[in-house]
Amino acid sequence: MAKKPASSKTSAKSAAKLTPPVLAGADIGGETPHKADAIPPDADISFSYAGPQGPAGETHQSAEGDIATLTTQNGIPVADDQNSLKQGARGPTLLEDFHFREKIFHFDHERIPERVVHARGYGAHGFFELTDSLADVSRANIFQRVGERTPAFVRFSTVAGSKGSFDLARDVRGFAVKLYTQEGNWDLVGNNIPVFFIQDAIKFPDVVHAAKPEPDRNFPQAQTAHDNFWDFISLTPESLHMIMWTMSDRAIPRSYRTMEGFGVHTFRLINDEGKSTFVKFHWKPKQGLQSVVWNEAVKINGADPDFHRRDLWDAINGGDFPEWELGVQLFDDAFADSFDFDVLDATKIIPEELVPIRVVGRLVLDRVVDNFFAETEQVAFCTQNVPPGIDFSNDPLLQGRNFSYLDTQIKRLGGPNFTHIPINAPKCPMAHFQQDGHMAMHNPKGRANYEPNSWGPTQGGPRENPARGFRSFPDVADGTKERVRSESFADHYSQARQFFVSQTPIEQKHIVDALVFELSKVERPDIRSRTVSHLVNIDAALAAKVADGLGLPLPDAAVAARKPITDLPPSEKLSIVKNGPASFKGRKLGILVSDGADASILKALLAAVESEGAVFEIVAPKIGGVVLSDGTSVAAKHKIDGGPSVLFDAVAVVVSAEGASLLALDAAARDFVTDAFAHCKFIGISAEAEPIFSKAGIADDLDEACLPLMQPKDAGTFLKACRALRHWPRELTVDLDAS
Ligand code: HDE
Repeated sequence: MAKKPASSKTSAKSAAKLTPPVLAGADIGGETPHKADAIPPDADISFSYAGPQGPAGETHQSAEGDIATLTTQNGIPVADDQNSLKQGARGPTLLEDFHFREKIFHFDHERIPERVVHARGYGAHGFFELTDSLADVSRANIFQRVGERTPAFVRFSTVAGSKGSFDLARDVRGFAVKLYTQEGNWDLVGNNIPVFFIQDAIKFPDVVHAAKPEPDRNFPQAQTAHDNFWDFISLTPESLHMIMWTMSDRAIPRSYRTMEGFGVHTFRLINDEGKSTFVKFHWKPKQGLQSVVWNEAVKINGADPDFHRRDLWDAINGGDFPEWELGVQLFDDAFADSFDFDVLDATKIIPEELVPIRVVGRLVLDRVVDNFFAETEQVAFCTQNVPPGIDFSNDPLLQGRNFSYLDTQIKRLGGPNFTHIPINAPKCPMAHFQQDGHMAMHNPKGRANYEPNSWGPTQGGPRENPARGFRSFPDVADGTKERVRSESFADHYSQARQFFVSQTPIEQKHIVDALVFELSKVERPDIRSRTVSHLVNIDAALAAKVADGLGLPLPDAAVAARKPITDLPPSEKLSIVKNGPASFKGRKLGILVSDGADASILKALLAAVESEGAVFEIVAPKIGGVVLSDGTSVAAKHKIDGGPSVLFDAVAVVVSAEGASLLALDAAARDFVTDAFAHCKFIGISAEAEPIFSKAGIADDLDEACLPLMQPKDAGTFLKACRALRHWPRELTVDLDAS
């Protein structure tokens, strides 16, 4: 007789024990029958998909009340989601298990290609409201009626890092806005920096390849501090203006909420008469500009790689809706002709002092996404999406982008029907004869799928509309067909210098530090030296400091294609420090507490935080919180080693004598105060906190931005001081490079 297979050892009795429910404490539905009649047979179920919980109405009883019935994608109710179908309890899994097969197949196909650039991003919904009509210069529907709101979706991003990289990379930030106007979607796909690395789109693959991880080793991730990037930059002088911005604090924003957005290119507005006005678009944050410092950024990336997305999520869910003004710089051909630079050159700005900004609206973000993938990941921006009244200039970078974005979305989202995905679909009526393809959701009805046709208004489908439709501006162009760069694009250093001289001394120091940091990661001395040779053309002192920081002899100036203009006036608007917030509103105070901490001080501090419109988080030795001097308990948001001071805009230490002596022994508590001090933050210090500071070695260095919290009334004074965000003079005392 053949030997019995091993599986037969499992008795029917023990197998029965493994049937559902098997998860201790989990209520997975038990025996309740599926209500097959919950959807009436004549119901319109075309859009009744209610997410993974199953169609609304498909419920059964659980301990907590009605609960949706789990179904397959085809709506078939599932009885057991814990075990695959087997031939015997220890036998092989059966191909017949359609639920298992569907679940695993779907899982295997969950990923789509990440964006080739701007892979890591975070989006939110909101609206644009017109505050000043632009009807005089544009016939765009969105710009006609003051007070009218247009739905919006915004996606912020880093550029170089992968989807799973950290938020505080030193990098440009994407600021992409989709406006669902009544005449079609307008995608203003901008950045938080108003210029770009290159002038012609044909160089885009090169600059991106150079910035991304090196191809043989696949590192470094989300960093430009490596040879390939600086090799390309030092061989591409047109990038130098952008480099000044990316080496400034603009590239390490405190929050998406505290950065500007720029359309970068010159666009056109077209009015009812067909007249064209050039325009540059700006988003100005009502929150003011704010950045972190580099040493802080490095530590934030370890403490909370999701720092920016968490900040946006928390602010919106907390009802503190971020807001930006839309500003336009309008100018005509005469200005364009008289300007020192070419308005078609995306490596140049037009200083606000030359063409002032006219504020015409506001953008408010007031709703987080329901589902990250469906909305933030699948949103597809295309620069070519402009409604009638907005048009392109001949900027060769913009022209190239108009080609690239549609192509990239077709690849990334799997076919030409990505506009059928709800986040991409226009919210205005649309009608066309484009049909079929993968995942076609909106299929035309009627007999005709071509035009012209003879099927009349009801069956024949839509027709072009010369009165309302988009007409390209009839720009006149001539010239020979050739691969050439205009001479008017040849000045690469003048505006780089203008940016540098517009910075406050501390911001200039940060630019020097950033260049020294990045170039110190470059292995080849010739690349370091070649980069500095360009800085000589920007500012002699800047070049000398960077050369010194690298331990490098100062090289000769690089040969300039055109002699730089050295007397461009500084522009106030280019500095972050000069355009910071006037209050601590929306900022975060981290409060380190211990058992026995003075309750009256802590309560006064929390009241002051609230009246300032700020938020706080409690950091304690244990996540269970502390008991204050008056016996009240306070819950903690962070255990001390999970809530370092880099996560906060300012910190306070409110501890008892006993708490202070214990915390003084804890490296995380000492780092909490030394980092806050080194990052020039305002620090509130209660009477008993001194041992932590002295053990941390900074008790004798405390300055006027380290404020006492001796009595409750000190709390208000401290919070008011925090409005300045940083005490910059301290940086010169804590940074070796500054001496
Ligand atoms: Fe992009 N860019 N880009 N870019 N870009 C993409 O489109 C491209 C440029 C910007 O949150 C890609 O959907 C070319 C400037 C943002 O989904 C791709 C050139 C500016 C985003 C692409 C540029 C931007 C992108 C990759 C040189 C600021 C993210 C994935 C001509 C004005 C949008 C995708 C989002 C994304 C191409 C230069 C901003 C490949 C060819 C200049 C904010 O189509």
